[in-house]
Amino acid sequence: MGQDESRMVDEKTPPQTLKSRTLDAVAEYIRDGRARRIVVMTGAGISTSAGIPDFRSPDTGLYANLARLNLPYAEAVFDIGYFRGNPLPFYTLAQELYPGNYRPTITHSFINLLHQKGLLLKLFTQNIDCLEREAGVPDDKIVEAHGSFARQSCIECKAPYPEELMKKAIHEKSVPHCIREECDGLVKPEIVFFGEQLPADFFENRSLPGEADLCIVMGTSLSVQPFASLPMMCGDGTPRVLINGEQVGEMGSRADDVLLIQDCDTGVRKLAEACGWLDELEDLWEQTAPWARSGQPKPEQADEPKKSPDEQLQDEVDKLTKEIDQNLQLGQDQHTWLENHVDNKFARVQDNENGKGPTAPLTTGKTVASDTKAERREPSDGGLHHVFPWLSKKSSL
Ligand code: CNA
Repeated sequence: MGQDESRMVDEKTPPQTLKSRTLDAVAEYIRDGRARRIVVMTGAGISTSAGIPDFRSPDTGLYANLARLNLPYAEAVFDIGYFRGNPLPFYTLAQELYPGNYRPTITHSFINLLHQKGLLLKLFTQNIDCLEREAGVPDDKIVEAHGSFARQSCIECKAPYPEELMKKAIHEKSVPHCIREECDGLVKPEIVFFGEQLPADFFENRSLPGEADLCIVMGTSLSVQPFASLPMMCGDGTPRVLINGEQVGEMGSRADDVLLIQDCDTGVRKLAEACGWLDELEDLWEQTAPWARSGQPKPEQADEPKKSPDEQLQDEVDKLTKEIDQNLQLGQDQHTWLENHVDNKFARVQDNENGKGPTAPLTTGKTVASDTKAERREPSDGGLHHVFPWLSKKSSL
């Protein structure tokens, strides 16, 4: 992503603010109390070690796996037009990704540690998984640039939908409808879909990096605008640290850019250690463990999962796509025929070939409406390109 060597700062150019472009110099800058207003910018890469696929990898990414399903096109799962007609694929994913299913990573806890030390000015995240919140970062410190599962509302009248009812719907595998009976529109988590605007919060805070004295960018390809421009909002002499599997964007082009090209969890551990915070960080992260949350003692090492992170990620992707496949029941010889009754939100499911309608395992409490036009719709130009940019590549379907 944007590895333009010519744009990288010449190694002979001295840093303006740091003593050197090294992790130790960043740690010294923090220890000296010169970093009191830190902005953190994150993406899918900080959650992959939690087991959440990054959607784009050729083999393990969710996109590659969605492509083998009979969705009209892979990105339909995040298309507001398709969702109106058939919310099942999205809700199948939502049941898996809904907060509570994954443990935050130590990188999420590192962000919380910055907050607890009073150093976090703002976290800008592209992630929708809410793991920063789960790690303890408070709502007012987070800008969820692409929305998240933290709130939900009716897609028609925008009335907020209570969290408890949403949890119940997710638990019961049903699709929630607006609490206002006269509306009865579909409810959706406030994740930015194709055709939807970024949250106002993003635009209200986007100049904040200009006030920061340190910027830490982690786990993002910086390929999605307008988020990708955020690091450029930092002042020229403001140190910027990239902890990522690869160099991205224009990170590395300034005199005080420090590139830590490595795994996020390893990188934050090293930074915490250099700051003298490693034990504190490990303790904070341990509090996010399921056993700690339920007040149980830590299980024996023998109980730890034996699979590698890659194997666990592959298992997760397989599980997700299998469930979507089952719920959709859109196999070659099992075309689902969904009739759209937009006016009264009533629909019925028929089988195209044998007249028997397969029962969707995901019940709506009201039957699910479908928009056959939406199913044929081409990907829209706006909206979710900035959320799932790879989905705008043509599906192989
Ligand atoms: P991306 O474009 O997939 O880039 C991820 C970046 O992280 C890449 O540069 C990888 O090299 C790097 N990376 C992956 N794993 C690690 C790791 N363990 N350590 C270090 N680096 C790693 O993801 P972006 O977030 O930049 O793309 C924007 C999209 C992805 C956002 O709109 C998200 O909504 C969307 N997304 C979010 C989630 C989530 O909420 N967890 C999951 C998948 C996709």
